[in-house]
Amino acid sequence: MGPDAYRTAGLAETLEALGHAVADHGNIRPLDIGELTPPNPVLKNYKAYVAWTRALHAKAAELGEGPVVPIYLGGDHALAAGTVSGQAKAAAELGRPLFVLWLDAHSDFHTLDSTGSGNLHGTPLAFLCGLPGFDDLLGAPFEHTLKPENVEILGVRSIDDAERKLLLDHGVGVSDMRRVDEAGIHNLLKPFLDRVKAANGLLHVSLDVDFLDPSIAPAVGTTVPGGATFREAHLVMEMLHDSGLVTSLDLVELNPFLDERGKTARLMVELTGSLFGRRVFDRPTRSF
Ligand code: DIR
Ligand code: MN
Ligand code: MN
Ligand code: MN
Repeated sequence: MGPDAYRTAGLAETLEALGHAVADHGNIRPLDIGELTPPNPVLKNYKAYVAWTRALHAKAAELGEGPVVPIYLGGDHALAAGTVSGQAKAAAELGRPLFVLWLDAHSDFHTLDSTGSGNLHGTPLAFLCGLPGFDDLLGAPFEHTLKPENVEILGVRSIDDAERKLLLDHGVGVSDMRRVDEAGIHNLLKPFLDRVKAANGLLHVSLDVDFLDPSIAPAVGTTVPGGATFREAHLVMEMLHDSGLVTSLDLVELNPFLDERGKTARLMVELTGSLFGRRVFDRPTRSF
């Protein structure tokens, strides 16, 4: 239902009004993968995770070659295991490093062993950074793993103990909401974008609805108080636009059943509009 909610909220029209050509590739289907035994009985929908990851990986590996900027509509955050791994494969083929900005209340850094909830949307970033135990996802070891220092998790405010240790051990970039309060979005994001630029990197942005404060974005199953405000979220997107660095985007975790007259879907579309060049005062852009 998530992708259709974005369509209804005018995602394509918003981008077209900004002068972009938009192609809707329709809904992707999971691959048929036959029988599969979950490595840990607590895991929920493990087979679906594998089936979707393989389908999305193939699609993203193709689109990641450019020159388009793919927008992947979820569906839950497990989607990123496929989209980001595919983009990473394409980036490797282009000979450029892939950086990832993970906008989320959570760090999604559980392994299939460490997760207590069995929620697979809590695991994609660990897979993408090359933690062990995920070989089923692509049917082979993932070769194009992200460098943990090339990942920046921004806006986080819920990290499980096992994840905290893994994040520290692997040196993942993490800016929690306290740092957002103290330093501000601009001071946190600017050095990261400068690093992407200096490395001639590609930048994937993975936007989880729960990055946003629940008061402005209620349509997600895992709300956590104290999230990004309307302006903080738009500033992230405006800075991303001005950087000219973003090469792919996920919009994930929207649950239209939980929305209030489509307000979360509309906000996500507006944020995407800011990322694609909408600005309040229309002066020429800096580097796009
Ligand atoms: C919690 C919540 N860390 C878990 N995670 C996520 O179940 O693993 N919630 N991603 O959205
Ligand atoms: Mn997430
Ligand atoms: Mn989340
Ligand atoms: Mn989640």
